[in-house]
Amino acid sequence: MTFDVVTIFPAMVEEALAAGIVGRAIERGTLDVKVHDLRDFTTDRHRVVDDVPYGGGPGMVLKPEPIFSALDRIEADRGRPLTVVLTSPQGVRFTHEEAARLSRLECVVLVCGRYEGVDERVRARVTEEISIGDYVLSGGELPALVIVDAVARLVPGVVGDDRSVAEDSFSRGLLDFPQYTRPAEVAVRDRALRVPDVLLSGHHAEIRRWRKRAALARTLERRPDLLAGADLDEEEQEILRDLQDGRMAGLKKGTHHERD
Ligand code: J9Q
Repeated sequence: MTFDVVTIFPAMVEEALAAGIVGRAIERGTLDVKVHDLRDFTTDRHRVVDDVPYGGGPGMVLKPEPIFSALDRIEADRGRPLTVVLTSPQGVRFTHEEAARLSRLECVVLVCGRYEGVDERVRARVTEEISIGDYVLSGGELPALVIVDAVARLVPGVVGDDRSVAEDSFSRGLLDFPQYTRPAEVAVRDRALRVPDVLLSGHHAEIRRWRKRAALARTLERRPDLLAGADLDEEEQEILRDLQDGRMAGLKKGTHHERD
C-alpha cells in the first residue's frame, strides 16, 4: 500500500512517520509513504501557499493550484487510481471501519488542510473528507498521521504479529482486558498492588474466561454503546448476561453483589 501526504510541514510528518511500527514497515518496504512539501508545487519566488479569503475575514486560505499540481504529480508517479482524502473538521468521522476500508486500497493521498480553511475548489479533486473528532486543530497533519497509523496497522505484514491486530479491541468491538507484567507485586505509596492470582496460575482456560469477563465488564461500564456492534461468542454472551444481572441487581435497594 502507498500513502502520499501533502503538507506545509513535511519535516513534522517525516519525523513522526520514522518512529515505531510504521517507521519499521517503511524501512522494510511493506509500506511506501512519501511526504510532499506543498511549497515545492508553488511557482512564485516566495513559494506562497495561502492567500486572504475572498469576501474578507480573518485568517488565510490554502490556495488551490499548488494542491492540484501536487495531486497531478502524485497521480503521474503512482500510475494508478488515487483515493484523495482531505483531513478536515467537516469530514466523515474516522473509525476502525473507515481504517479497515482504506487499508484495502492501493494508493491513498492525504491532503493536510489548515485550520483557517482550504479553497473550496480543492474538493473537486478530493474523493473523501475525513475528521478524526470534534476539536479544533491548527492543521490536518496530526489527523493525517493518525489515519496513516491506524490504516497501516491493518495492512498485512505491518504489525509483526498479526494476532495482535486480530485481537485488537476495536477489531473485536470490545475494550481490552487489563494487562499486567512483572513484578507480581508492586508498592504504590502505602499499598501493595498485586497481579490477579488467576493470571499467575497457568490455568489457560481460566485465564481466557477471566479476560473475557474483564473486557466485557469494562465495556459495559465505560462504553456500553460498543456492545450493540460487538460479535460475542456463546460464552461471552453468557458472561455479559451475568454481568448485566449483577448490575441491575446492584442498583436495586437491599441487594448486594460482591465486586469482581
Ligand atoms: C484540518 N481541526 O480536526 C479533526 N479532524 C480533522 C481536523 C482538522 C482541523 C483543522 C484542520 C483538520
